[in-house]
Amino acid sequence: MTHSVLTALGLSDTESGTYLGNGEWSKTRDAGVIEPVNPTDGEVLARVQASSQADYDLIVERAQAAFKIWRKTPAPRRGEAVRLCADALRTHKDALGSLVALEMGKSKPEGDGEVQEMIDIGEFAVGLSRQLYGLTMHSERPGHRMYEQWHPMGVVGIISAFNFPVAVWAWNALVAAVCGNISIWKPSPKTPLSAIASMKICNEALNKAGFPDIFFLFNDAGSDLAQAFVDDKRIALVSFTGSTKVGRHVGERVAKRMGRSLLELGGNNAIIVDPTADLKLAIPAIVFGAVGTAGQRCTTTRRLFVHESIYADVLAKLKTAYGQVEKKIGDPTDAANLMGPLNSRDGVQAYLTAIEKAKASGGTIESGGKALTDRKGNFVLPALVSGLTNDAEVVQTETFAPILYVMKYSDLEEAIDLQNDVPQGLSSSLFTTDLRASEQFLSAWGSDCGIANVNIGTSGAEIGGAFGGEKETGGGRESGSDAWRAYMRRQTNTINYSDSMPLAQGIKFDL
Ligand code: UN1
Repeated sequence: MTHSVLTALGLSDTESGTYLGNGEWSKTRDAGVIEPVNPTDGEVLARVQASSQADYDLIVERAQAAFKIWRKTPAPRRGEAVRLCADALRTHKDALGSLVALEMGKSKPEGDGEVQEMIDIGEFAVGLSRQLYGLTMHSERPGHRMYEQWHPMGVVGIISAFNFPVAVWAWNALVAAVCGNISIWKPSPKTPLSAIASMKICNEALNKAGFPDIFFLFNDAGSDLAQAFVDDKRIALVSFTGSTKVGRHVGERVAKRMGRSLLELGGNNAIIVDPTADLKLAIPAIVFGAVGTAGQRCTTTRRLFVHESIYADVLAKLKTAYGQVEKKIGDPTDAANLMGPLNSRDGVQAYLTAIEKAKASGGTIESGGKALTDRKGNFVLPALVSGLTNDAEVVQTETFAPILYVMKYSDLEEAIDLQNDVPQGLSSSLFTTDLRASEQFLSAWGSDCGIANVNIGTSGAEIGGAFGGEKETGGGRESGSDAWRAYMRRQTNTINYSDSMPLAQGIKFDL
């Protein structure tokens, strides 16, 4: 029987994973089947028919054809299309939020919050559609005008991860759309249903209003189509969200064909708690950062540096809070639960392996550290680990699970150095009420991350800012601020409206 969360969105237990445009879903039945598993009980949720090579080729051809129309559509009119998507997502927020919770395993409020991010970026993109500004420069030559324009790139590829199965698509696709691009999405094989539902919601709204197809979707049963996608010269930009390991490969392949890539890879985010910190703020922020989404956000708090003078107090408070969370682990679609399961069995295995490594390296498990074997599904207890140093291999590695390494420090500069001393550079935060400490943390000699917060945790970034990080996080920026520029090509234009032909740099070339 089809799960009621699926029927609420008009999905059945067999779905095509390929949106071909023209309101048409592929009839391919021989390219493999993807079976997303409910992480709460291990049952298969539905069968998704994977895309064939012919499907993929048709999508790219149609996307290229659609681009020819879309690039001529005025940007504010493109914004109108995105506004319809945001409206439709608002209508379906509850149902889509539940599907994200069901399929990914995050809590219902977090599933809804993810759909809210889609709506928010949609509205941001509508405003942006009237603000794709370029600069005007002063030419060094008389009677010359110089300025720059931003033009669309063409067909944009989006490869998203299971942990934010819909919001990350929206950050990319909705901004790319107002910029004049057509996008093709390859979602995670672990969360194809959330992707199919999002496509149905947005494309139906667009088709009804007579807009051309601007969003396409394919699902790959293996990795051949994904490889072809990354290597495909017709894909002007590949926006990839996922592990550093796969992202490195994607970045290299795209660079090889001189394409453009936007990489959002792993994080190893830390919070520093200084002696002046307001623990009323710090404790809930640390717990949400470490435990929210069962530790499966790229912005999850994985390391905690606490000043030695308050270390014992903070650790005790965290243990109490973790005890509270343990009572609210369960079915993520039940809004009363704070933490759902990990998305996959592999995730549970990675968690257990990291706990074993932490113990073997001399760490002490202060709380959790076990999988919940008394029930079905991929449930684990969130873990607090003390006694390790920042250079321990397991601390340096991003394990996509709720494990927090708690460490002591004595001097802020030392703590900032330690927080920076990992291969990744996504998010960071400091809890303090000391202005000097705050400014030092945010200065050029402070945090080296793409996101640095004060008195806010590492996760839960708002869509209005540019999202992304440095070093092995990949350097990409998406979502707000001027991240739209990644989806456009810059053109510098100089126009001579004088009646002479002066050369730049004062060069004389008399004929
Ligand atoms: C991700 O985990 O890939 O900042 C994205 C956050 C969310 C997005 C996370 N707004 O935690």
